[in-house]
Amino acid sequence: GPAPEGNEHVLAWLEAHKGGFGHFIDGRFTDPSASKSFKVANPADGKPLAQVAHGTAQDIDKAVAAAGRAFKGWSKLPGHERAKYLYAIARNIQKRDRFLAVLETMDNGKPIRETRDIDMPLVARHFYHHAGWAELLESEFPGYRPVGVCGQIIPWNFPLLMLAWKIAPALAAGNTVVLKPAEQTPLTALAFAEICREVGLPAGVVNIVTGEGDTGAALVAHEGVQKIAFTGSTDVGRVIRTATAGSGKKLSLELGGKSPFIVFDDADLDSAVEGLVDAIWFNQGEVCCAGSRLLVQEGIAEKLYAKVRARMETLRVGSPLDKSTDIGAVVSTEQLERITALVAKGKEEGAEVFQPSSIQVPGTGTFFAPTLMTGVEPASTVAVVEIFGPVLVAMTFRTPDEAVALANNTRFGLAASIWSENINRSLDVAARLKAGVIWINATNLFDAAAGFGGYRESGFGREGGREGLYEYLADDGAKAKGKEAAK
Ligand code: TXE
Repeated sequence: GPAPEGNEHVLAWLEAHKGGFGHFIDGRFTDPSASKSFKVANPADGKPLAQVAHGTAQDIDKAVAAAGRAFKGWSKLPGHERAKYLYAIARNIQKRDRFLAVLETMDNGKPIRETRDIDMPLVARHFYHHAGWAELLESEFPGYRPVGVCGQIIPWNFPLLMLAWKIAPALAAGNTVVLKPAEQTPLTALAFAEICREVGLPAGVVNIVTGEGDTGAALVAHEGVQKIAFTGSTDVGRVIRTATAGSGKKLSLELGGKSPFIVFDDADLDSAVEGLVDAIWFNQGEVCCAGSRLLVQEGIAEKLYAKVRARMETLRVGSPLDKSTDIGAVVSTEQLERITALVAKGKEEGAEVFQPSSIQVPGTGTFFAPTLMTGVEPASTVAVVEIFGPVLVAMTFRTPDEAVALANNTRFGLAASIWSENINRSLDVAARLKAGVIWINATNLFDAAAGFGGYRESGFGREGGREGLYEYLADDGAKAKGKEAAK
């Protein structure tokens, strides 16, 4: 299994796999030399990290068959037996959290401070939480039935955390899975496969097939898959919804966002500024629920912008492995080009663009300076489109009604954040927002026990907590839900 410690262990692990990584199917790794493959690089310096197998429809077929065979035994285990495996996975992740944090940082470009203090603890927490659910399923969902083989497709922004969000509830409920990690960031999923083997998870319960969009499409199309869970772009979500229509497959989609961060004139402005740092400069702004639209009450707008600009001057952009770095590299040159083009577009459309004079982004690697755009028109491109980078766009409002109208003026509806010292006003506004998650005087709070998901083009279905489990229970699981409600 992967070594428990830090950087040198990650390098040794990569060195040991310099012949390439195969897929993890039926409890074994396939021979990497037998496959087409693609290169995975470190976005912070562009250097190659590994060669990874590109899954074909045949690979998907083998993985789905293995998951189908494993389902027979796994789904029959009493919940408390499945819980033992989930607890073992959680403990193993904690044991290896340094290793996994460094590997994630190298693969994705996000700061080590975040992978160490946020991603990995949340990953372990997700497995612990769902181990608990596995124990309680019989009593909390009487007569529940797992769905079967689940196809899970995840993005690159929180690679191991998105894997945990998908795999932990699926396994707790008695399903087996075939997961396809994002092509930009497959490495922690492969380390996770080694962990599955080390804890003795029965072969075929978890299968990892690496690859690109075509690999994901083959998984979506496979007839042996009873459920698809997808997190990624709204465009691909739409393709998957069309591809599964009429197939009888269960589907959950967690897509993009353009979440409002609303600051009223009675807010504690210094707290709101720290909230903004977390909302848009955490994870380079590559966060589906990022507070990317700052909506500020007119009378305090200039004062707040001045505070935000001053705080931006103190942010540190640089080597993701440096413990003092706040903002690392964005995931790829494609994303860097997309962000750069959108900021240029905003300027063209008349926005005022601010980037801190104190920040020199490194010359190599895909870095982008934290950016504030003010004077943004609500109908302009940057106010409407998800930028998915460290770019905050700001607009003003006069009244709570205007704030609500502006906040809801989006095709998305994933999250929202409200800042005010008047709790009655905050609760009133919260009730009128169309968003799956709403934070008051806070932002980007996640917990395994709380359902997460969107409205409209942000997708449907929930992940986490009791709501998240319904996604992995068959329709008579939904009947159990009815019984629950009738109690
Ligand atoms: O996403 P894709 P990309 C948004 C964000 C970002 C944009 C593009 O705005 O800038 O999407 O990112 C797999 N059938 N989000 O292009 O393509 C793919 O291999 C099945 C928000 O990287 O959606 C990967 O594993 N699968 C988001 C996964 O889908 C397919 C996080 C996501 O990739 C497929 C990521 C197909 N036809 C991007 N095509 C969030 N909600 O957090 C691709 N894939």
